[in-house]
Amino acid sequence: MSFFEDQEGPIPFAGSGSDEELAYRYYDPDRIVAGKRMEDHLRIGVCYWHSFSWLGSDIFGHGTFDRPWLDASADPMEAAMAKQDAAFEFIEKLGVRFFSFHDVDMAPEGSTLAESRSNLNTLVERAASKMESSGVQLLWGTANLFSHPRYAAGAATNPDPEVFTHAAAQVRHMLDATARLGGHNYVLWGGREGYETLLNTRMRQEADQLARFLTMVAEYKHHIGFEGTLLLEPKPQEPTKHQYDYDCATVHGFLDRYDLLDEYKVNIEVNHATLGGHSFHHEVAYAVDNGILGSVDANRGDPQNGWDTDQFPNSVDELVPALYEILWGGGFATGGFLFDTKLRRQSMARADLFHAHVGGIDTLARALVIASSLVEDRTLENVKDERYLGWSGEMGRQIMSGELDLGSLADLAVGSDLDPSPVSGGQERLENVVNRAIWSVD
Ligand code: XLS
Ligand code: NI
Ligand code: NI
Repeated sequence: MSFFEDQEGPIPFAGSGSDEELAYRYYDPDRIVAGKRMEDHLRIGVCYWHSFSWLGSDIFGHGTFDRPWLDASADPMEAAMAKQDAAFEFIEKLGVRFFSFHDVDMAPEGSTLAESRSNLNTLVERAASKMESSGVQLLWGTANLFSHPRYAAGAATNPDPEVFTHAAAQVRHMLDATARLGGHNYVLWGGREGYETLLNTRMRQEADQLARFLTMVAEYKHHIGFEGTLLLEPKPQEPTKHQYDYDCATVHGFLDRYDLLDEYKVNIEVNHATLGGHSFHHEVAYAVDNGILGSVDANRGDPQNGWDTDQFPNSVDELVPALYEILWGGGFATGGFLFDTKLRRQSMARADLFHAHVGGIDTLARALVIASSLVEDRTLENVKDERYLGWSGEMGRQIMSGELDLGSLADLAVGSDLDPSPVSGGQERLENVVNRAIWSVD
């Protein structure tokens, strides 16, 4: 049975001059950019939850989307199979290589943990054969530790160790499933790992619990020989008032404190960066600089709204600087761009899913090509080299090697009557360099 019968075959690459609506203008998988195929740079993935499991409801209204595979009156396992058929048909027609899912998106929860696991395993085996025949791969798996009421006060950070234990079972099952499907990564997003009020919360106790949980997950990963990368997904708040995995720097400090830096990297989501008061560029640059870049959840927020709108990316300007950092850092290893994106509630038609993904993928593709021209051009790096040149000179070397302490440095300043003169940061000139690349590169 076909769910997307109006879309015949895979979306073609038609070039920037095309007037075909559902065609790629820039996403040309085989095009070589900076020595690598475009598809291998971007590693685009479709997410199961927003695209196939969600009916478009919001806190004020019911679902609006036309999703025949989500028939509430159907048998839950039958419905999960129909959803899987819809997902694979869509991914193949979109022509991308990856997808990601939570345990509960793929299979219905049973009335016991054992039943949930058996449901999951049935659907995972079915997914395995679809992956085999289509060549679609799993970018990452994850367990939903935030929707069920038992997780209202957190999963690993719950005051009740029984909830921690329940979460451990769910993650074990989902790590097994991810390994079975050859997943490239495993993600932990701590949606409820935070607090609503400090009046009832012990932050240090909860941090210790979270670290213990993450340590157990890493040990289990090695125990089963899973080779994917473990990723934490920072987000500052929503649904909780304050989430512990606030942003990349907070996660980095946490991993360092609990000796987990060798085991985890980050999955950066664009809209989470902006919710945290950062730019996406900032979060990516932080992760690249500190060796923790894992993967990206591609989406965008709305500058007028203070929540996670998860819209499809459509701004080349926003993505170019971040892609520049990713390329400069050597690109993704096991990560990719996962479309953790939601249609607007009024985009009810099934075809809207295609329009949204095609536009987002083209935006990423165009940003990649522009960023690569900036890397090649080297103007930005030359400016940085020049700006920090003093640090490879004698004074910089003496300071950083520890040769000079504060007193001897002060003596040196006084003795030589030091009077350094400020130099221009040249910001507008550099913004012009970026814009010229955006305007001229095809
Ligand atoms: C929610 C998160 C979620 C994770 C996976 O804000 O982005 O979708 O990516 O649990
Ligand atoms: Ni996400
Ligand atoms: Ni989000």
